[in-house]
Amino acid sequence: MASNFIEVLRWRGMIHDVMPGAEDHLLEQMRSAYVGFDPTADSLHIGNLVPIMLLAHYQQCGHKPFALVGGATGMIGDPSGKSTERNFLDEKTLRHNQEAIKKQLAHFLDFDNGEKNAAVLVNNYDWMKDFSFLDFIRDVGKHITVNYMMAKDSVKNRISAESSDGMSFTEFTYQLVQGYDFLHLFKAHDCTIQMGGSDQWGNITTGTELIRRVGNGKGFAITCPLITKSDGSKFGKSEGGNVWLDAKRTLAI
Ligand code: 383
Repeated sequence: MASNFIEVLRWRGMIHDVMPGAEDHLLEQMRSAYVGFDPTADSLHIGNLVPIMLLAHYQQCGHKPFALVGGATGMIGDPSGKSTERNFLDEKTLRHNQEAIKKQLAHFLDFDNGEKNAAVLVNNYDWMKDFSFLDFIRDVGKHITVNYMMAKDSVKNRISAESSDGMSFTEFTYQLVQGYDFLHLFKAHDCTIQMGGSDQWGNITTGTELIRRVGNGKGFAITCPLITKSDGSKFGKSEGGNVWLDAKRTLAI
């Protein structure tokens, strides 16, 4: 490969966690990896920038990056790092947001370099929209125990916190949907790595677990440190105090 991706990240201080074996896996040949972005606003923000840079460096190192827009997962809302249940966004807003985010990602990744490692944009709505509830609980839900799902921080924090109003079944299933995406991309595109901020570790490892149990294969997780606000909380598209990537949302002083 052009250069050692993990070494590049290490040098830049961009690693939070790497699954054992990922570095050798990447040194063997060109590999495909993805990062997901939920379209819960019509712009990405500074908290998304480090994971975007992961994908950009990944491509510069000769590997093939996939950017996933979460048309399906955006309908649910990721409970990771959130203390309260989300409100739903209507479909029109979601569609508008998806288009805006796709345009932003195109600034950072090369989608038509004419090479094997051209970036690819996918939307999980495309494979989730026709997945029936019965098929999902039979084909996906059966392979992961509730015990395993409850051990994730995103769930534990909401169930144990005294101040918490609990968590809906909808948000509880989020990790399974993201896990299934990884399995789908593994099967359809030989995508063996999922990257994200450290808040995504739990969701990513549900995916590597599904790849092991259902796909009879091996998936890897790589996470980077999260950029946080001065109070230590994470930047969120649905929260205040944001620094947006869209110039229109940034005050010129
Ligand atoms: C959805 C489906 C997948 C894989 C990922 C997702 C989205 C993921 C999520 N990501 C955050 C977002 O959408 O919620 N569940 O804003 C942020 N990311 C990246 C990074 C980060 C995370 O987009 O840590 C910061 O930017 O992973 O909070 O199959």
